[in-house]
Amino acid sequence: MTLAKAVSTRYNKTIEKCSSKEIFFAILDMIKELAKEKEINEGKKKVYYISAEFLIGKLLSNNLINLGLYEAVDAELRASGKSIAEIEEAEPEPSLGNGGLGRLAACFLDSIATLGINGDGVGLNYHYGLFQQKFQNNLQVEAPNPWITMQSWLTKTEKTYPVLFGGFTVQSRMYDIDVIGYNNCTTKLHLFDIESVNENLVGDTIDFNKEDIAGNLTLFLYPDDSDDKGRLLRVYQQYFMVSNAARLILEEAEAKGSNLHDLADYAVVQINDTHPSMIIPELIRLLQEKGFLMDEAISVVSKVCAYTNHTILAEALEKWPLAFLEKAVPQLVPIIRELDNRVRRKVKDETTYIIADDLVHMAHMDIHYGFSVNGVAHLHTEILKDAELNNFYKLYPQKFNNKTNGITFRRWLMLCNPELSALITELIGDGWKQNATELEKLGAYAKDRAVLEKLLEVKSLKKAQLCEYLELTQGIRPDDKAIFDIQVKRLHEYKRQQMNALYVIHKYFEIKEGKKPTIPINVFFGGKAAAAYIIAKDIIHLILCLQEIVNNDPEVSPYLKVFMVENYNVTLAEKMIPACDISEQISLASKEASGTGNMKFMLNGAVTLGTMDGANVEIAQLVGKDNIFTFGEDSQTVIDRYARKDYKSRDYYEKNKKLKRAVDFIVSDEMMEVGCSENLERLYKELLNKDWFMTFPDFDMYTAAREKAYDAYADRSSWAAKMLVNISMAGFFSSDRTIEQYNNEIWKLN
Ligand code: 26Q
Repeated sequence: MTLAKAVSTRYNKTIEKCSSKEIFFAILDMIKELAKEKEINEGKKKVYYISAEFLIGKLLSNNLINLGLYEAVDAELRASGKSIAEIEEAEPEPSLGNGGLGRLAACFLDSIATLGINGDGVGLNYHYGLFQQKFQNNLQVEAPNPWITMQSWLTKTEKTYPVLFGGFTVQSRMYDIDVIGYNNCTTKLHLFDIESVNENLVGDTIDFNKEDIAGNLTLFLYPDDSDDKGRLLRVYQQYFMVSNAARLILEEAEAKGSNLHDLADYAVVQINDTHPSMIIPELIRLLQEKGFLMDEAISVVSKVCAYTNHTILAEALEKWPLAFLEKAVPQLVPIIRELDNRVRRKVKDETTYIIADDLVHMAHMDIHYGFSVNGVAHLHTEILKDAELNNFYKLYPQKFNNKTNGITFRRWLMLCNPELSALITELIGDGWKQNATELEKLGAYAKDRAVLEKLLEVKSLKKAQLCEYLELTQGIRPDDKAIFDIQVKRLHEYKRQQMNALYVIHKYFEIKEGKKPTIPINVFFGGKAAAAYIIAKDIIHLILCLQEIVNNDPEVSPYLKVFMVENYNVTLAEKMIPACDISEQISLASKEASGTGNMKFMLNGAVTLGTMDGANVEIAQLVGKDNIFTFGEDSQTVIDRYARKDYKSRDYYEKNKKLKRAVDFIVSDEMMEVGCSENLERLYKELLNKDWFMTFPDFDMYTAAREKAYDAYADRSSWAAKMLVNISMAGFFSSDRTIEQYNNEIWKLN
């Protein structure tokens, strides 16, 4: 079917005469029709990837690429004076995730479909994705972020279940989104909604009545959890998600002939962090309803569920007060108590109990009653085994395994960087699109001047495109001849955007003193802070104030500029990552489980400036020390210092003049003129009295490594060789590899 035909049957007019919205809806319909014709793997055993987040991003271009239609549709549009890029602007982004964990789930679905694995995603149909971020008076303001329009990627299904909560019942409905694999099968993302959802509860802000569960359950992705009402709503959301998932799983298995005693031959559940952990007691409860004895129900479920851990930050490991569960899901409480009692009878180590101090430790339930526990990068898994979950590792060494994260090269190279994709294909053919390790063939060109030159040309082009886009959409004007130094990710103290900002201040002083960089530097930040995360919002304030001071200083701005892009999301990531020279991955060693942005940047020819943390460690091993800039204390040193509890940031501040000067600037008169004293002073005090993520001990090593990277950048051809090595070694980080490992080692589907 041609687009012209699709448009004329729908609107009875030509492409030229249609608005972008109309064309978007026509293509959307066309893709949904085509997806129906694609094969679905109907094998006996199926994996259910259950996740509270699927950060799928816009789907138009991605689906066209995976259907092999991108070029044809683009040509048709161009012949009518339009382009896909223009139509994409009419597509709202489904921001159904916070960051890495949600985007990982989306990449995994792409790979599951591409590899033809029998697997579906199961999650929630939030009507509002992660809030839209706006900047006002150099502060973050949150606004609701709707994405569901009259026509959307969602398809309403006939599947609905009554879901019982303490005291009331809601009716669910399943909506599906087709996940179209590259040149292969499709699978489904099942998103459950409530029939009684009430969008009228939402006004101009992200505040709403958190107690009207039957109206608000699926309105927002992770509502603000600074209060108990928010936390309780999260429990309702989680149970609603898994109760629907559990029934779907049992129904599908039975339909294929399972007697449910053999459920493990029909289903495997991957629990994405602890958010879906209640699937364990819920499956047990449903099996009991069908007449299973407790012993048998537990034994069946334990063979079906596998748990992925994404963090070692203690505060992120979910522990729900028993009182919450008693109120929201009383039917699960006796089951959870029984699961805990069995652990207590069997295991001496109290630290592994499920219920302690009237809190239910969700991860503990997953580890005792799941058959697999995996971390998401080599270092992360080692830390889980040796430290964070060591007590569990001693009980169940055979359950622990590593699955280093990955990213889909369809979105993160072919879609976002067609120019680089074309260059790669010109050099090594297009086998890399199916088998990413073929990128290693690029290594042969590391000394080929003409190739290196072309690589630099692509990078310049992507920088120019980003500049144009940012000027058009945000009114900011970077310098496309500058070094693009980029840190984009969720705002979190452990990711240490504050250390990057301190470097900017340091550089600002140096330039003022006459030490001018030979090549101008543009520092980009992007990311959202949770609405209730005060210090993270203060860090945004600091960066926005710096942007105002630095960019308006005529002495400094020709050499250094700062940009905090507004509303960083998947769409912006696709534009920023290809334009990046230096990828900032500077988390405190041991704290970033993996990182996946680091992989996307590498794949697009950026060079990493990072700590030996998460998957940076594996990147460093692959590219070798000449093609990455690492710095900072290693994870063991950090872990030991936490154990000693003797870190005093003030000592570093007193001893280090440059650091002191940068930190003091946060509360300087210049800053107070553009900023808000309450926020700036709070951040200043936090750093001096706490600095929980230890930026000060790494500060000198960080500035030195950053200068080294800037110096290396000046030697253009040797820099281009570093870019080439990074691209060529990125194949390992294809999510196709990750998913193959999950399948071979955990799911075991044929
Ligand atoms: C939990 C309880 C209460 C409130 C919120 C949460 C919550 C919400 C979101 C906890 C964690 C998340 C998201 C975590 C996340 O994105 N983790 C990232 O996962 C990536 C994929 O594995 C890793 O690459 C990152 O290192 C990790 O930070």
